Amino acid sequence: MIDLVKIKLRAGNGGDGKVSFFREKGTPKGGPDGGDGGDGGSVYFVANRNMATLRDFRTKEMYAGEDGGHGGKLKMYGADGKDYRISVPLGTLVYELKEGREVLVADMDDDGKEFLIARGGIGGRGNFRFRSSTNQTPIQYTPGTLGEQKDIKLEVKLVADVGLIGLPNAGKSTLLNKLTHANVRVANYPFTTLSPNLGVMELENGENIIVSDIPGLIEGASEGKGLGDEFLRHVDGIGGKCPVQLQESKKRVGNIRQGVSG
Ligand SMILES: Nc1nc2c(ncn2[C@@H]2O[C@H](COP(=O)(O)OP(=O)(O)OP(=O)(O)O)[C@@H](O)[C@H]2O)c(=O)[nH]1
Ligand SMILES: [Mg+2]
Repeated sequence: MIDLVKIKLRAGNGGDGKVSFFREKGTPKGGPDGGDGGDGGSVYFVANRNMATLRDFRTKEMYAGEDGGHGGKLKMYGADGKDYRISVPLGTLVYELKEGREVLVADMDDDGKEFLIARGGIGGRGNFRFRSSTNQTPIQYTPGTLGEQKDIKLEVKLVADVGLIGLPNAGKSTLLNKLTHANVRVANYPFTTLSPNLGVMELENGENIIVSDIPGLIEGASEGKGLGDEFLRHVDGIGGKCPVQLQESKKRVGNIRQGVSG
């Protein structure tokens, strides 16, 4: 199963250089003292083995780095914008979307790997930089350059360690919510879950396992009954299968296994 999201990124803009002249009692016409602007913060992706899905990206579409500060009087530099590091699941593929094309730019295949995806703008120069023997009162400055903007697609292949399988309305989603931080829909009718949900379960030893809640399967699913057998293929790829059955229920999940190998 593939999880994917599209997001927009903007690195911070560089701050503008300042135009200013030193003024003080007794020095009414001092020299130029406009400082330089700070650089904009860049945006990085960081591979994180403790993240399993791209769920966190669904609530936010735009990610922006911090702008650099403008230059100040007295040759004061503007502050550099802070870099923005965005965690993505280990194994995420990063595509840039350009003119309708998708270009693979990074494979986040090592835990902790960092990838510079949008470079911050460069701070402009203040008028102090433009002083010369022939021009004691320069009014030139340069503005900061813009941070890079990118349209990005993130894609991660989700491989669950454990799949919760069972009849519709058996309590699979309820169990997933209890075991993990997933917050999926639970309701007292069959086929509430229409596509597989995943959650990360934190074990006491610090390890994480990915648990998948599979849509309800009924007898004959492999022949297209209920939601059909589309998800049986998904189940096939999962290491461990955990049958879920309501204690009060007399129905058995055994028959479902006929459609599931392994
Ligand atoms: N009595 C009882 N009810 C439960 C238990 N677990 C879940 N339920 C209830 O059973 C109903 C179905 O729960 P879900 O978690 O949505 O079941 P599901 O297996 O994901 O259902 P589908 O997605 O429709 O296949 C809800 O009303 C739950 O509150 C349980 O252990 N005991
Ligand atoms: Mg469900």
